[in-house]
Amino acid sequence: MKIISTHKGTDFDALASVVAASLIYPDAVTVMSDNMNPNVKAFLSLHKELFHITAPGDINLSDVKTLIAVDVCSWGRIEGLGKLKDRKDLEIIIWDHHVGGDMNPTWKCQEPKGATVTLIARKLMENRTPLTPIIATLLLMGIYEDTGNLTFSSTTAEDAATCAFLLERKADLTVLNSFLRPAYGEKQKNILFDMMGTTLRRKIRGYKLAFCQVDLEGHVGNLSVVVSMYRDLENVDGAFGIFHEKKKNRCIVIGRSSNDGLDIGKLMRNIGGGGHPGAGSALIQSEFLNPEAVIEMLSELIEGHQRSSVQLNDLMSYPVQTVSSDMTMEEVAGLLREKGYSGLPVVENGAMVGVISRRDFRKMRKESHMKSPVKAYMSTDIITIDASRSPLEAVRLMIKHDIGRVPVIKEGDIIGILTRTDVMRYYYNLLPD
Ligand SMILES: [Mn+2]
Repeated sequence: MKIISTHKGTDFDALASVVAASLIYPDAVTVMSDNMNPNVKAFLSLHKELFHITAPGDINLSDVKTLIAVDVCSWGRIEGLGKLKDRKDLEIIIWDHHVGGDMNPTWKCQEPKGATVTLIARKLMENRTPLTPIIATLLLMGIYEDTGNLTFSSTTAEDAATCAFLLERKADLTVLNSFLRPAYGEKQKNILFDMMGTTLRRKIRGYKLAFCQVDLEGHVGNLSVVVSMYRDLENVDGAFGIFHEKKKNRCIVIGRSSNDGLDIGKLMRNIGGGGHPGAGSALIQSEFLNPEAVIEMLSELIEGHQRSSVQLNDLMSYPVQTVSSDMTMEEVAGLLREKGYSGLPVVENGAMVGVISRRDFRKMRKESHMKSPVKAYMSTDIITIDASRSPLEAVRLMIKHDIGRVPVIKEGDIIGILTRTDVMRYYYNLLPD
């Protein structure tokens, strides 16, 4: 007798691998304990007729000649089959994206991939095994769950290619979404408690707001659901969770509002994220992250004006390298290369008349155009900011026009240039004292 089995705490990659393996070994019996994740259990109870799963207690282990272990490679993670461990005559086949293990396989396919399904699907593709949409959906759930929808760093190109293959086989994303939403579990509960413990309450423009900041370690699913619950519990108009992943140098900002005038999506777009009026999020990546500064930034954005006394003068870089409008494109190219700039202001008689940036070089069609003056190719849409404006206004200008640097003007003269880095330095409290 051949059996296929997988690890306890069965997730979708494990179940999908079992089902996929049963297509490669049609004469094998699939054996699983009921120690499985709640969403996998829910999926199985709905699809009971389709998959024939036998409990370890219902088979005679001494009849087993071959064990096909999928998504697992150590005995400690298998439940109910412990007696097989010491059998010398047992054939063991392993399909797993974890490498190593203590099972001494007779044959194995163990490669570091995002999901085990990817390895087994490779064989199914080779064999041209027909897949029903339901099986394609289950296999896709396995890959999506184990790769965090292809975002975890363990994801490989082959995982993504397998997803494409499964979508072609009519994997159903609606079904997938309804099962993949992870249960509101212990991790989420603990984070919610941490959030409540760090709450900072503020009233801005009449809105009752709650901000919290929590250090995150490892992946936690369903944070947005946790923030929704947090808003309900805090009973505020707007709630913001700032989740700091120190090791990854980033902050996930998630906001929820009761949606009467406090537009979370708009707020998040201001800090590089997105969303709709009731819900939104942003990912801030920086090695200098400071969650308190993120809370201040959100408060300022909601307030709609800058209370800070920091002036653009304090942030900008100077002196400013400029080029004269009759300089040739060739000379400018050399300067950009040499100084590592992506763009430079162009001046004529001391006044700024344009900006030349690397992308303007694409407008040139012939080699001889390199001899043309810069004014022929510069962009004359000049976005500048007056030195009296606030850093927040500078940020808005950069986001609105999608530019990374803004010349700072005082009484008609360029006195400095403000870059994204300069502004970020301000938000992350890195100004020299
Ligand atoms: Mn797995």
